[in-house]
Amino acid sequence: MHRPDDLAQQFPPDFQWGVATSSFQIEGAAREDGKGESIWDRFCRVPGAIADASNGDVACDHYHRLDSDLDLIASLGVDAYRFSVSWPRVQPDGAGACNPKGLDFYERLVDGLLARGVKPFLTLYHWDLPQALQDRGGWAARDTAHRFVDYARGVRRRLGDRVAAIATHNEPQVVAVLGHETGDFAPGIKSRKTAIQVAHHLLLSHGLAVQALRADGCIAPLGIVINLAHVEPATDSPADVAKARFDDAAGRRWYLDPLFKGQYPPEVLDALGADAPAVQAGDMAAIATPIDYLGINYYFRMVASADGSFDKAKSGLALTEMGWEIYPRGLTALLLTLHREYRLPKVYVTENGGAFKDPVVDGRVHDADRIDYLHTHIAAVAEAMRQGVPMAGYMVWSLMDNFEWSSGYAKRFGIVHVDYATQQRTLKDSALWYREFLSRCHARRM
Ligand code: IFM
Repeated sequence: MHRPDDLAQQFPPDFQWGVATSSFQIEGAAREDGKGESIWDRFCRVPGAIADASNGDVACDHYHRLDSDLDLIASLGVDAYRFSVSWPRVQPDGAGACNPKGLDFYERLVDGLLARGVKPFLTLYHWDLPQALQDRGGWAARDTAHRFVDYARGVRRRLGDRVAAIATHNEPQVVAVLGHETGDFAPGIKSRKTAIQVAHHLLLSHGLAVQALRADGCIAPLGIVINLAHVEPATDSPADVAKARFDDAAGRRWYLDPLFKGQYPPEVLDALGADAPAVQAGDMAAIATPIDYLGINYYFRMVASADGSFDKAKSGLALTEMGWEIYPRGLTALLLTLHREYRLPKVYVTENGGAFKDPVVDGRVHDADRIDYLHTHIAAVAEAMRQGVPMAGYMVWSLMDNFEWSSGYAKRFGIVHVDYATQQRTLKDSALWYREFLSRCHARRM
């Protein structure tokens, strides 16, 4: 059913195919070579914070298995590998001189990728803030935006000449909402007002960092990665349609309107009232500094019903192990919405994938659900591209099973299975499918 050939033909030869991970989720080596404590190191120690009471101390032990993991990445035939730099590895206290050993690790990673013909896509912040900065107010404090700029400049100085792209942030909405409103993620704060201010400081730090890196002569394309859902009304009723429009404004437009239009959606600002963020003169212009690319992380749709009666368990759509509806059409619809509403730079799907039950049977993992997921979502990207969206690449989340934040290690997103007891990596059927698919894509380059 999932013939890689037909799908491969729909992509131009220069389309970039990749896999993605993040530092805290795979590296381990939590206290080595001068690394400082991160807010996730601390949060994992809070009783009940992580479903299986696990932590990132060892994770996939990637820090100690760098060379073999690089071989693994290259063996898939990908063009690109998206990874993040751990801020506390590079600046243990979040300020001051960089820790050379921390940067050495990422230099080996970047050079190892290049030696294997894989383009490094670097993300500066994928949620592991130095705890020392949290102790000084974290992202709720405006000064953290300036600390981020210093950190970004330090990373650029060492690696900026060799990476294929630099993203400032991964999913600022998750940092703001899950980290500071619901408290489900580090640092575990529960205040909507704080979350709104955090979102502003994250966007501000992005804009200031882009300006500073450019001023420093950065040659790597600069962008940001935003998680977005496609929002639909549950019914055609005016109330549901209005709710969907508002939810879309409070989610997607809260991040993309500042980035591309230099303003927050007025109706959301009105609704926030006293919780609206403190914005200083010049902030919005800084946030709207033009970027070279936009990364979109897409996993599911959101259905809005004014009375809250929509029940995804009854929607008839299959759910992943995270309980997320599988809805590839939403990815096409979302990309078309962005294309209609903004002057988009190059767009990458920087994350897409699913957690499924993945038993190893006789050394194989027959994850047909994941193959289906990837195939249908890649087809959704092809359709958006056909309709004019400037798509430049697609990256699977994730290269390998890893620490899925407050879900611990029970949820497996990898196309490579990790046995955490032995650290053995096993290519799942989805990895074999992706490799075969990429070989068809690459054949078109000849
Ligand atoms: O594992 C996360 C990743 O860190 C950010 N995007 C969503 C993934 C799946 O939940």
